[in-house]
Parts: sequence; C-alpha cells; structure tokens
Amino acid sequence: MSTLESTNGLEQIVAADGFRAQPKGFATKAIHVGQDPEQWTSMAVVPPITMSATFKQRGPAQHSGYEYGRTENPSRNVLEKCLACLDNGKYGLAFASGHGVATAIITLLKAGDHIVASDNLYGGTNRLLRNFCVDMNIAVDFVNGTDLEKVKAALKPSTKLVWMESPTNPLMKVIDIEAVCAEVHRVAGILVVVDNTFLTSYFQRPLDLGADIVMYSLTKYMNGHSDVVMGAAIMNDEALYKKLKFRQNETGIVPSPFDCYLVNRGLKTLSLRMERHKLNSLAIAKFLEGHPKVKRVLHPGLPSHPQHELAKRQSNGHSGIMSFYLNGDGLEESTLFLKSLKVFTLAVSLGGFESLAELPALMSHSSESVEHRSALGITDGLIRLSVGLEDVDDLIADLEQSLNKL
Ligand code: P1T
Repeated sequence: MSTLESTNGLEQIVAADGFRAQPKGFATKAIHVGQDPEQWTSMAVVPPITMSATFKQRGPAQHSGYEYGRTENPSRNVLEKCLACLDNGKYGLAFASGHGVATAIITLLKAGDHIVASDNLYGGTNRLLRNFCVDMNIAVDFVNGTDLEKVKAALKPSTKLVWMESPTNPLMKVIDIEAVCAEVHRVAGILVVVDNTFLTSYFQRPLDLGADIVMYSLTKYMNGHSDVVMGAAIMNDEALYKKLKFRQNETGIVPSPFDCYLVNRGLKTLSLRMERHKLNSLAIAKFLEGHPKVKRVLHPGLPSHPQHELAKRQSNGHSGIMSFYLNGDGLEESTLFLKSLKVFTLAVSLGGFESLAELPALMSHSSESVEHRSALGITDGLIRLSVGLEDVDDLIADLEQSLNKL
C-alpha cells in the first residue's frame, strides 16, 4: 500500500512503512543492464568471464577496445555499466576493494588540499584519512555530518572533498545528503563523496540527492555473499570519470574478472535480499528495544531514531545493519553476549546473507583512538549487528538466549 505525499512541493510515493517507495524498474535493470547476450558471439545469457590478461591487436595500437587486462576488461565493463545504471549514474568504475576506491579518489587531490570528513566513518576509512592523507600533506577535519552548520564552518578555501557515510558506521547517524550537497556546492570545486555501502542503490541513490561520487564497498550487500572483496565509484560528470578511470589504470587498484562476475551475479538478487534484510532487521530492532537488558537501539526505521523522519524522506528503506547498547557498558558483559550467540557469527564485515555480530570498539573501529571513540559513543557496550536472511524467529531466539546469559 502506498500514498502520495508532498515534501517541499515535490510529490513522492510513500510506502506503507513511511519510507519513499522504491522507484519502478530496479530489479529489471539489475538483471539486464550491460548484459544483452547479443554483445558476444556465443549469445550466452550469463555474461562470460574473460580472464585474459592481454588482447590480440590487428596491427600495432590497433586493438578492439581491449588492450591489457588492467586497463579494460569485458567482465569488469559489464559490471560497471550495471552499477552505474542502478545508481542513476552515467559512469561506473570497479576497484579491488572499498578502500581501493577511497585511495583512488584521494589521488585526485594534491598536497596542501583539505578534506572535511564525517566524524563517524568505518574505522578503516577514518584510518586512511588520518594516516595516509596526513602523510601526503592533505589536511583532514572531522565534523558531525548531522550538523549542517558544523559542515559549513569546516569548509576552507583549500577544501576539495567532503566525505560522508549515511547511515554512519556503526552509530547509524543519518546525514541530510541533499542539504549537505546544496551547502557545499555553493562553493565551486568541492566534490561530495557519499559512501552508500550500508543502504545500496536499492534503498538510496546519493547522486540524485546531489552527490558527485557515490562509493561502495561491494564486499557488502551489493555482492551479498561474503565471498568477494571489491569496491566501486559511480558518477555523472564525464571529466571526473575520465580522471578517475585514468587513476584506476594508473594505480592498478583493479578487481579480478572472476570477482566482477560474482558481484554481477549478486546484483541479480539485490532487491529481494534487501527487502528481507529490511524486514528482519526492523523486527529485531523492535524486539531489542523492548528488552530489559538493552539500553538503546540505533536503527533508522525506529521512530525513536533521532533522524527517523529524514531517513524516511531520503531513502526507500533500511538494510540489516543496526547497533545497540547493552545495559552494562563493560567489556565483560559484551564479550559474554557475543560469545554466547549461536546463529549470529562473531565477525567483522556486514551485508552478507548470514547474520554477523561484532564489537566496534575492539573490532571494526579498533584503529580509532579511545578518545575519539568515547567522544562519539563507541563504547565497550555497543554491539553492531548485520542482520542476515535467516528465519527471523531463529535470530530473535538467538539474541534472547544470549541476552538471558547476562
Ligand atoms: O573492506 P573494503 O571493501 O575495502 O571496504 C571498506 C569499507 C568502506 N566503507 C564502509 C561503510 C565499510 O563498512 C567498509 C568496510 N567495513 C567493514 C569491514 C566493517 O566491518 O565495518
């Protein structure tokens, strides 16, 4: 069931859960774009995996468009076209990991430039910005992205990049992407990068909200099967695409053709998987919110979430990622809880078919300083879940038996 609502004069379809309704055609695009069987002589319905590292030339510098596997690869091109289309973007580029994308984007900057980054990012991204950028003489300021005034105040004449995730890892803060982009773009020459890993193009399309680059750790939902490490960047601007494509080849941060095939296969079920992740995670969030051993649940689909209304306006739903604070904030309690889980696996990463649980303070965000973590609220009692596709009753029973141990 859906209704029409008007926000800022723009009509949007609202789904029964209050989020924007999914635009039509997503699943069809995920299954077909970039992979018309007429493109290859075999007419194979499944895009062939081209492992060849090099390609025959008819004469010197007379190649078919494919010259060398690092520069171009047919399996990678299939995936890149499909990824671009799913984000309503013109151009897609695949990289060897999510961090590979981030590194390639940073190489667009030069010494003396400045980055404004959200204070809550994946621990590894935070580390890359704090160490690598600073070593390259690129300054970085971290600000609370939910506070537009703070973002505005952090911009300098040397600012070239604004970097954010929404929702953030692991605190699930929702940033108003449209408002940040509008503010930042008042100044010419600053790129806004949105890491859309947590929601995927199925639930949120940052380019439509004004971002210049949307980036992914494809390792997560987009592949969805926890068997590939890969990343991607999607954009509309041709000049930017050409620069980043040049860097993709120049730095050599490219994925293997086989991995491209796997991610392309994963995309075929993205819409189905995300719908199930959404249902399972919301049921679990509601269960945890009513549990006496739980202090607070962070899930943008809950009315108690501080940016619940924004999340509904900005995205089409929420994935399987959520965090919660146990009543006791001690390591002993969180360790006992995590070690008692039987269906959830204690591991970093997220977005696969299987349910995972982890302790950000000691795992995904352990590279951040204690001061930074405690200022943000990444305490020893904060648990992050990646709710998978198992039967939700089994997942709830698992959480319950583990909470009962405390
Ligand atoms: O692992 P890699 O494919 O390089 O992606 C890094 C990355 C980028 N952006 C976000 C939002 C991420 O969550 C990650 C990786 N995150 C984990 C491994 C984790 O456990 O949070």
